[in-house]
Amino acid sequence: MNMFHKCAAAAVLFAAVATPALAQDASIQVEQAWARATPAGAKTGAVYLTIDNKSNAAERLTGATSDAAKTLQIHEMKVVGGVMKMREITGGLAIPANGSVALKPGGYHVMLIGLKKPLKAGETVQLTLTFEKAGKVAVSAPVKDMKAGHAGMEHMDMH
Ligand SMILES: [Cu+2]
Repeated sequence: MNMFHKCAAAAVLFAAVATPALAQDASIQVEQAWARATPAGAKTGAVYLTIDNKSNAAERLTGATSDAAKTLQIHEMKVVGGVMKMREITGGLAIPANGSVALKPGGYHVMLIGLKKPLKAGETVQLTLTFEKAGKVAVSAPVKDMKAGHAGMEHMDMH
């Protein structure tokens, strides 16, 4: 009996069966999640990530929770008349069908309000995102020190 051929055939069969199932079960994929390290005493923090919608239906990120902070909100940062302003997205953040939305410094972010302790580089923030159709999606966001960027400091000053 040739074991190699048997295994190869099994692998091909598994891939063929697994791919459609995966696409169905994971219509929402969250990638490149990270949280910005905060200075001591900070009461707010921000998590950034990219949401991929693999389905043919538009989605909406409606909320988020985490043990790391009292309240989480979806925020948008925008320059209005030369001033950086931040507002909560009410009614959810739209994720187009077969599209993706990046939450990144200077734009959308998940705001952690009422941090229980500062976010330190090397730690991980666990959060749960809630989507209109896909339901709850657990995300691990490693904390990174981003001293190089000044956008984060402006962000912190706004709270
Ligand atoms: Cu914010």
